[in-house]
Amino acid sequence: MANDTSVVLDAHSPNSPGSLADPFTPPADSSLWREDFLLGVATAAYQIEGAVHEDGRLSSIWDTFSATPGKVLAGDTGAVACDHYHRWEADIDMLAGLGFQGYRLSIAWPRVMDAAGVPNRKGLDFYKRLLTRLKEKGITTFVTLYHWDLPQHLEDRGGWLNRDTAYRFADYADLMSRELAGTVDAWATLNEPWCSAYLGYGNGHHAPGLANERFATQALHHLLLGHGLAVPALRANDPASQKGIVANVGRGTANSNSAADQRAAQLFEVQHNAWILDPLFKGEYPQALFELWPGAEPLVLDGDMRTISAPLDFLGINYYFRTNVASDGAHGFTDVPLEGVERTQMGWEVYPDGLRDLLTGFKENYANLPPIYITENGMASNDQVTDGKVDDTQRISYLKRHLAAVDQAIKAGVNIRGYFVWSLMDNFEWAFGYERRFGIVHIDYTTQQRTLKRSAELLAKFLKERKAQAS
Ligand code: IFM
Repeated sequence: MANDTSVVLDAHSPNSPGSLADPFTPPADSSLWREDFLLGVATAAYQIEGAVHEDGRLSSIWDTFSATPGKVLAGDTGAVACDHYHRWEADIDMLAGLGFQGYRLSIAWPRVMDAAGVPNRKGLDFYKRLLTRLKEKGITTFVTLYHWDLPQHLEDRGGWLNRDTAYRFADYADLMSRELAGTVDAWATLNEPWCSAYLGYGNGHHAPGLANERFATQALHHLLLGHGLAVPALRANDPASQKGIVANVGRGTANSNSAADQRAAQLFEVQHNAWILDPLFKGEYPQALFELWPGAEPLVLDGDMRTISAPLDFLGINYYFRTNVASDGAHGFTDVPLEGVERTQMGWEVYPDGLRDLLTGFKENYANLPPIYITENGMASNDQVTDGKVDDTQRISYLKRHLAAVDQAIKAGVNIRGYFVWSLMDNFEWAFGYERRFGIVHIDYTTQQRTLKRSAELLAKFLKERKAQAS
């Protein structure tokens, strides 16, 4: 996501919008009190598992990318991460102990299949054990098939630029849903295809590190095709589960009332949101995208758009910040960072209204939108353990305000069924390595000690109160 780390406002002063005197308690009329509003936490395989050479796991594009000097801050890699591959039982106990109803995780494709498509039993067993334990604990499981860790052998044959990767992805989805049927409540095919396509193939900030807009649109088309081909396999093998996809969305606002800046803000949202959502829910790419990127139309074969736009059971929405933009004087937009606004450790502006506005806008714009889960929302802060405690005041306030925005969207008629905090624990934040801490649980990467942050304690307290009220 964005690289802007310019301003980090001190959100700990009592007068700042980032301060919070007391606990996380939503108002009495908030939908968050409803027990059927799923509250959970999210992670992803490469960011937490480690054990990259164990039990037959193959290399992924992120192993290659992070081993390339200059690609990841401080040269960090996911080789050990949170060592979750070995500590998964204790991690699940911790998550269940906090009272979360839902857990969103991803499967590492390179762990479960070899280059010939033969299942890797040891890798599969890891996920079987994990998901079975989650079910025993009564936790609703949301499983993402692709959270960016493409097997390197597929990248060596062109990765998402090669149409064949979409078919390999459908084979992988087929295998996973045959093996794991009954332990998964909801399957998401892809996490944030925008990031895979744009950051991976458009500007090169993420693996595999290519930078060409034409590559980005073609990669996105093959990602979405893979999604569309996977859904029928998931439906056939695991009919009781929900099937969906997860999109990151961005709010773009105009720097002035000028027509050019207003258009720039629209184009920002076309590039970030409509590029992904229009093919899924309208069966076509937004033409305005090619005003921005002339000549970057992907090669689309007959029937592809029908495959891509088949109905889904849910849409996952990941939201973090807004971007203020102006016209670049040509076809596009340019970021104009606002001064004096509250920001996170990533430099991202804290802007909860953006989440509400996007959700209500999607409801207006897409007639056949399925129910929505907020599958990621959260913030990074430079959290430290002091006397065994982590005071992450800004995160508590951030979560509270974004949950209030979700409640406003629900009250405005948007069908939102749940919310997952990103993330359960601090983890490998892609190109930013371990410096950026998104967890509600602090990780000491030297000792692998887990410490609950205050946000985790307060969310747990709320979940307990909600449960008590329901019974
Ligand atoms: O850590 C990432 C996650 O993997 C995908 N969504 C955004 C998060 C924060 O950058």
